[in-house]
Amino acid sequence: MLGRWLGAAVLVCFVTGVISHYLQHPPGWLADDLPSRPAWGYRFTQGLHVASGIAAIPLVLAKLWAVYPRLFVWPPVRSVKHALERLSIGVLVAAVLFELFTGLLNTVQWYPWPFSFVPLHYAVAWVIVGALLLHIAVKWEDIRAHWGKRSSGTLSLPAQDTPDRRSLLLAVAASVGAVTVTTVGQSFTPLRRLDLLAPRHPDHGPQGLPVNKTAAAAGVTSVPESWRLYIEGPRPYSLSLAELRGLPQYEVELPIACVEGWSKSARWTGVRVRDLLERAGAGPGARVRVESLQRGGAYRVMEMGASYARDPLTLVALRLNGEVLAPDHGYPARIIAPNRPGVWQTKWVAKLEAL
Ligand SMILES: Nc1nc2c(c(=O)[nH]1)N[C@H]1C(S)=C(S)[C@@H](COP(=O)(O)O)O[C@H]1N2
Ligand SMILES: [Mo]
Repeated sequence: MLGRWLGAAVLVCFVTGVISHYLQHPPGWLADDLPSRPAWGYRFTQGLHVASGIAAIPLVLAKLWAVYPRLFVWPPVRSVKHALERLSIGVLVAAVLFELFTGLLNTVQWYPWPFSFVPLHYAVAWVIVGALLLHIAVKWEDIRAHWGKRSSGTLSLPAQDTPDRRSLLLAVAASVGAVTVTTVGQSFTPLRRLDLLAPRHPDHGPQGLPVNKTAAAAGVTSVPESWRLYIEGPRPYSLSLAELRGLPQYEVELPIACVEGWSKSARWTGVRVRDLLERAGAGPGARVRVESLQRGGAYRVMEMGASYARDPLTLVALRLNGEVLAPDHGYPARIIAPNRPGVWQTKWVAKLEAL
């Protein structure tokens, strides 16, 4: 029973994780065709990714508790097949613990290790899938026998074990419920008042929106009066802030959805990226490379595929919830696009380059 619950959580976590990976790091052939709709898609899948990962923690602890006496079976190895089976379970357990531990620490932006989080977290996910398929294959006879017995109605525990079994499952279900309900409010706004344990609260931040990287942390402490947005393409040009404000403005309701699990919807006002690119002479198949005023850091430069660049919801936003962008939200201008990981919603935009 615990194995099935854990298996379901791991499956949801894996599928949503792969979606997140492809939305963040698409291979070249896919980059222009990523779906920019539904606008809330990444918010949903990434919220589910972090929630299923958190739910898997009590499940994996209970599962390990239920099986740990087998660690001490004697003799430890009976045959080559038995040795390989034990080895594969060792790999599975180690990979799952690594994945849940690194994922949980990522949600609090703590990286106490010498490797880069994203590629390793991604690679180990595949190790889990392989080890899990092997584990299911090895146990296939047991699994089939179990379901067979169940349908013929003869599955029976010793009668005196039934209350213990029920208490254990209730306790595990209560733990899963508790960790979920006290964290899921970071992305599922109706439950935000119960968000007691998640590192981000959707209401805490300037203009009602959380901030990951402040202007001070990014080193963008002052924006010069002479700031202009440069748009490069076949017919390059640039616009002052006043000129940008003079162009047709559009208002969109779009979420910021951080890979770390928090997300919040907001009302953004600004100029359509596709209008800016069109004026630079770029065709509808153009990609765009966006540069920030930020001097360094992994998110100084971002590339956006054609499907996003031509989506009418994709803006160079100048206002947030009716106010001029706060410095921490990317003043004077930031990118906001639908169905896109928060990391690519570039702040303090300086330049768009049609590719
Ligand atoms: N230039 C720049 N833009 C950036 C970042 C950054 O570090 N530099 N952080 C990104 C991340 S990780 C997220 S989740 C979104 C939203 O973060 P915010 O709430 O701090 O704006 O902004 C993105 N835009
Ligand atoms: Mo983020």
